Amino acid sequence: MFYKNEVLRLVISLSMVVVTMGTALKAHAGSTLENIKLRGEVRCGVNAGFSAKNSVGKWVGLDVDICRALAAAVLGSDQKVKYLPLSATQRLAALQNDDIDVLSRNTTFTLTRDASLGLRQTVVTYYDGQGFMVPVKSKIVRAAQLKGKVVCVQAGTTSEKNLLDFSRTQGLSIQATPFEKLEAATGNYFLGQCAAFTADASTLASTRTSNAINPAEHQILPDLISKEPLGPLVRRGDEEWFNAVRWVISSLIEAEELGITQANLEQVKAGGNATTRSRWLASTSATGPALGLSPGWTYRALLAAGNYGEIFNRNLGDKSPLQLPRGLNNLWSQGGLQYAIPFF
Ligand SMILES: N[C@@H](CCC(=O)N[C@@H](CS)C(=O)NCC(=O)O)C(=O)O
Repeated sequence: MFYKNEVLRLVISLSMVVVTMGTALKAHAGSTLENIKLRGEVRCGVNAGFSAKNSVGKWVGLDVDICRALAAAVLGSDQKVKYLPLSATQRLAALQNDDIDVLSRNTTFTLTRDASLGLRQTVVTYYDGQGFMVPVKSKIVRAAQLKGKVVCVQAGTTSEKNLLDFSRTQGLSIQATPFEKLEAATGNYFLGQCAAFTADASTLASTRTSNAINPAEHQILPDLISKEPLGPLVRRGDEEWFNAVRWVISSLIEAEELGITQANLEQVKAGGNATTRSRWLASTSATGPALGLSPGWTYRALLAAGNYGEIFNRNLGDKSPLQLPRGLNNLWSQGGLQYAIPFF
């Protein structure tokens, strides 16, 4: 009898746990996408590196274009985005606390972040690596020459951790000097307080182009000391929003693979079932409702942002002041790593 009661109690309490968990999951599942639709705005966490306000106060950058594509796909307009600039140390908590719907801010995907933060990494939008910028006049040409030197870095980044690892494994006794704010790290570097500034190579390129008084006086060393796959993150436990983000980004890459551009988009749309491109656009349109998006989601995302290659070239590549090579961010068919999961 005692035994039976115990078992009964266990079964009751276990089923209560299951019911509570189920309710908690249900209350959460799908709520981000629903909330975005109710609010009429995607709240996008960004920064001043990949995403910055241009001279007329408009947000621009690769990370910004991803948010614009999301807003266009979900809400029908790329203007329906609220941008929240976040420092390295603020960004992950902002997503955990539901201050933003998506963190699109040069954030590296790692196992520890994936496993410990209650967040999910979606699609890699930029394959980066950590490098060093030094004054040309220092005559430093390789990272190994930074032995014993002061190196500025931003706190709360993988860059800070990688710098310490690099110094330790190479026996360089680098004096890592972390700063909470990027402007403080770069400002101290430009004032000559640090022998080098270390960050993701893309951040180094944009810092040199946008912040150096004379960019030619600064050199980015050829050594890359880490892998930094960057991309947007969302909260864990919300598969609907995760899927929407994943497939909107994938559609931008797939469109480049198929050769759909902003210039030929209308023609592709008018093509019905005549071509592979037109069939893809029509068929993806029809899959929208299964993703919680209205038909035409791929058309709207591409109209707003262009395909992945166009986004890259506009913000980082040959149509931008940075002039970065496609490198690892080329399509897999061109020797790069960008590869969209098949749609059908
Ligand atoms: N990808 C690295 C670094 C990202 C990062 O925050 N980089 C700094 C520069 S080292 C940055 O972009 N800061 C801009 C800001 O705080 O506004 C990470 O995820 O930790």
